[in-house]
Amino acid sequence: MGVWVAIGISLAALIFAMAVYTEVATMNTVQVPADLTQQLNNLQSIIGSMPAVNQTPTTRNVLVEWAMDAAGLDSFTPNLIVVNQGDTVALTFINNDTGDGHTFTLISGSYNFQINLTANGLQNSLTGQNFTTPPTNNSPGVTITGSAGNLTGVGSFVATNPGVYRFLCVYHRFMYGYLVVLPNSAYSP
Ligand SMILES: [Cu+2]
Repeated sequence: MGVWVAIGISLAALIFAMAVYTEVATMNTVQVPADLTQQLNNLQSIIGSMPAVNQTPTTRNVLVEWAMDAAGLDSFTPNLIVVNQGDTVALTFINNDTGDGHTFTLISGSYNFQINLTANGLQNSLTGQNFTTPPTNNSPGVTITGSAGNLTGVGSFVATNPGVYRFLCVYHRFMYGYLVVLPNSAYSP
């Protein structure tokens, strides 16, 4: 009897650990295909050899929306954000999808920022299950309003490091875009 209780507890602990691991892995693992990595490296190289801009850092209000692209795939519109180093990116991310939850996830280089627009009634494409609770893994300061089919997330981060960084949706890894941060000689950390 005691053995089975021990096995049961161990199994429960294992399943819990796997669930936690899956969640953590989902949030932190950003897989970039090899061809895109090459493109990214090329862009990094080009930007690294450009003269730095010299503009006092400011706040850039950026609106990014979920959209269906021409091929019917989930996408970001726009999928390119260009700011100067030191700028504050004040991001509004809108998810009007009535089917799926979507994130704006920038976990790349020194950046660690996420707006997670899920809600009751939307589906988690990774699991096929519907979300039943509000998201708990948004970056500090992010606010979310609305409900399924009409969600808006607002948050900001400072573009401290120059370069090219990929942002994506953790539920749809093919849904991505790039943040380009131009080196800025007027910026001092
Ligand atoms: Cu998505």
